[in-house]
Amino acid sequence: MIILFLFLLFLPPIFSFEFIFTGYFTCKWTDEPFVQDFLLMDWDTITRDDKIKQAREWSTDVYPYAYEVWGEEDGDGPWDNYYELYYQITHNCTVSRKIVTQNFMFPEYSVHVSRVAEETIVHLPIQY
Ligand SMILES: [Ca+2]
Ligand SMILES: [Ca+2]
Repeated sequence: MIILFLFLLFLPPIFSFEFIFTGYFTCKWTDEPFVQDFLLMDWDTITRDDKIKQAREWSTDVYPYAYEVWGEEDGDGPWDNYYELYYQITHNCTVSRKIVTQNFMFPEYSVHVSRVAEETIVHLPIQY
């Protein structure tokens, strides 16, 4: 019984995190549609990065191309108190229009924050 209590004591608390991210994709090399796909991910230290439960929309009608992501996550994982969110973007905004996958990092959000709504403009290609 004591062991079970100690085990529960050290489990990370569960927090619910809801977000709405909107913004635009721009490209240095073209204004033809260039984003093939993008996913909101969370970088994790111990476990594989989480694919966050999400719904996405992005347009290819008018440049710069608008996007929206809605999602939620319940806690970050063991020993993690911050969401390290990033977009994993597959695009061909390159000189030769070759398709590449690049990560766009967000600032970190505390797991104690319950809701974030932000507009972010993503300039491609991402320069390292
Ligand atoms: Ca994380
Ligand atoms: Ca996580």
